[in-house]
Amino acid sequence: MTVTEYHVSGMTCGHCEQSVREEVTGVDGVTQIEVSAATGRLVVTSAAPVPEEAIVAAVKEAGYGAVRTESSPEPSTSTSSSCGCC
Ligand SMILES: [Cu+2]
Repeated sequence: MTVTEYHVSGMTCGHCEQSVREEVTGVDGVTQIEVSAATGRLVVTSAAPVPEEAIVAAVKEAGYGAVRTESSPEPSTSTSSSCGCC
């Protein structure tokens, strides 16, 4: 099992979380994800290592930006959102 952490920018509400969740859950090999719009934190659990590019591409598909984080990420300062609800 592999756990990787990302920082997602642009999420501001539960609908944003949901969009990211849907896209990232659809990535091959991903078994579980944890996402928070409040912290911008995305934790991906997978049976085998998933390429960083695949996760970043999925988040981008949802309309947000993601960067791999090794430790505690900086809080998101982005106020722009592509979500239609916020
Ligand atoms: Cu939103």
